[in-house]
Amino acid sequence: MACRHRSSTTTLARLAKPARLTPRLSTQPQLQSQVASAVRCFSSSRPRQLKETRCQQGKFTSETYPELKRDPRYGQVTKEHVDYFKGLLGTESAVIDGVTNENATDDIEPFNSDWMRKYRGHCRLVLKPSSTEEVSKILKYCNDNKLAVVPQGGNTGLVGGSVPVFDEIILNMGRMNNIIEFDEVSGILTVEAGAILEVVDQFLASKGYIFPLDLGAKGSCHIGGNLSTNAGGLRLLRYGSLHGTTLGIEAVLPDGTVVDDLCKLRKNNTGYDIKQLFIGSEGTIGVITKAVIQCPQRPKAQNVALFGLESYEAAQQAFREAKGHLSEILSAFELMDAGSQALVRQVTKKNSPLEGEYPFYCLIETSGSNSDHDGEKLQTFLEDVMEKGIVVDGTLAQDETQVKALWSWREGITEALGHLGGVYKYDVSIPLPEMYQLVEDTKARVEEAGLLGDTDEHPVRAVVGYGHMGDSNLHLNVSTRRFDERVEKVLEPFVYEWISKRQGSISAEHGLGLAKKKYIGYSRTPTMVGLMKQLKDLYDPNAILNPYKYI
Ligand code: FAD
Ligand code: 2HG
Ligand code: ZN
Repeated sequence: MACRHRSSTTTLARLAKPARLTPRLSTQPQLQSQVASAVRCFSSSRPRQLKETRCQQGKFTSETYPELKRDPRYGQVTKEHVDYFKGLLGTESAVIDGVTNENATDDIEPFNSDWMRKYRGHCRLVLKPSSTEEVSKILKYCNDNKLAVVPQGGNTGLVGGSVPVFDEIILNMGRMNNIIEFDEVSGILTVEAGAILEVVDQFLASKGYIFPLDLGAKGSCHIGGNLSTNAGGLRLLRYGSLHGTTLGIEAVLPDGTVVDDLCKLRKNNTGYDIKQLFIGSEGTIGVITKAVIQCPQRPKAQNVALFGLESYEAAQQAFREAKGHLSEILSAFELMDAGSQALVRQVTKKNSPLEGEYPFYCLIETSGSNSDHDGEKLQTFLEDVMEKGIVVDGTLAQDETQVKALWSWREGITEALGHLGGVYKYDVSIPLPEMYQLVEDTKARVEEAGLLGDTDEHPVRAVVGYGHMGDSNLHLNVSTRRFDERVEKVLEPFVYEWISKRQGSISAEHGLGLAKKKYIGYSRTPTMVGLMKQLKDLYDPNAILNPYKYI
């Protein structure tokens, strides 16, 4: 067999090490039944815990970007306003009041700073409603008094959309976290916006179902935040986007109007599909309070494999082969470059699941209902790509723990990089053939500017790429020792121009927020931006919702 990979045996060098792939996969019967009952890993992260050791930026957004000015149209929050909200929300914990109580600053700080510690606002009032009615009354009051509001879910967003720039009031949805209803026959779930994704998915697991979205921040992010960003994540290849799986939404408009579209039907062509506007609008036209989601049956069999590849060209070939061989059971195809994996190793101090180092790695997941059938298909695929020399080395999870361990090399990248300092993040869609070239070109540019190096005087530690290859979605991450204006200037608008030339998207799944507001024109025509502005003006004429962001 003309394989380029090293020969190896199934004897595990380390106890927890997943089985290594060998040229004679067909002689390994255990491959067919492995991880039959494995379920996808759950993040052990808890809301806000991840923040503690990451880059401490300290600087206010208004200092980093002095060109941003507070809009004088907005009122200042006064004691009178605070009294109204305390009267409305009742419990002490529902109002964090830094307006009349100077000692509340520390309590407000976690709500003022984003997950990356890149953006920091000056908010002095956090409101935590517990019902749609309370959200409605808050927004009506804010609209009448021209008080600006930032809707906030789990605050895991990566574009600075979930935290204020100046003194906007934060409307945190964490107390609206009930699972309202679940139909075990249809798989239709009705849930409040503040429910944590992982909690919802665990509930669904107990019923034999799965949430159609999965992402590394699942232990903290909310369903409402997921919808508002139209998060893509690790399962989009299989279950499609939230635009397809969301059947209904309840939202509150800035003037307090409750839009009740909690439809539980898959088919409903009666008029404009207004709910779609709230998906991906990042809290700029309304606050999502509830959602109805069509949830798929939880797969009974899940297999995960990780491969090492010599080139990006080989990764594309492997994807092509995976689609051909695995078609309906392929549920994820993820790409990681050597740089991203080296940084995960550096932070976690774990040994790589493969013995050698490779320029690229791919993680494949299959999900199906028959483990023997799926195992056979995966085995044939593996044999084929190894025989053709597309894949050099690989490893296959044998149980749930190993499934989790392999996924951690992909899911853990964002968190690992966060531990090393500031990260400039670009979340882009580009046609596959050119996708990785962006990383090479960006690296060359940063190097040329003298900013990349191993020593402290160089702000940039590494330029890495990874992402949802199955969706042509690359995450270009520039990992720095500290946020540095010079780095941002070298990267922007260079990255956006590069993408625009290839008709790509400058925001594939994370949204626009504050980070990309001024760059929207690189991916959308003036007509499209004009239509978006019309919608914003129609739904939010006083512009109280999430100002300074999006468009
Ligand atoms: P927040 O961060 O709180 O808010 C995000 C935006 O939505 C803000 O503009 C906010 O104003 C608005 N918003 C929040 N709740 C509401 C509401 N109820 N009504 C109206 N507006 C609201 N994203 C992906 O797409 N794919 C990934 O694979 C992925 N992986 C991630 C991994 C990690 C480790 C991290 C930290 C983030 C990741 N993200 C990913 C980013 C992603 O956008 C979020 O994790 C998630 O969708 C945001 O949810 P949240 O509840 O934290 O929202
Ligand atoms: C992922 O796919 C997330 O891991 C985060 O979308 C990507 O941190 C990033 O740039
Ligand atoms: Zn992603």
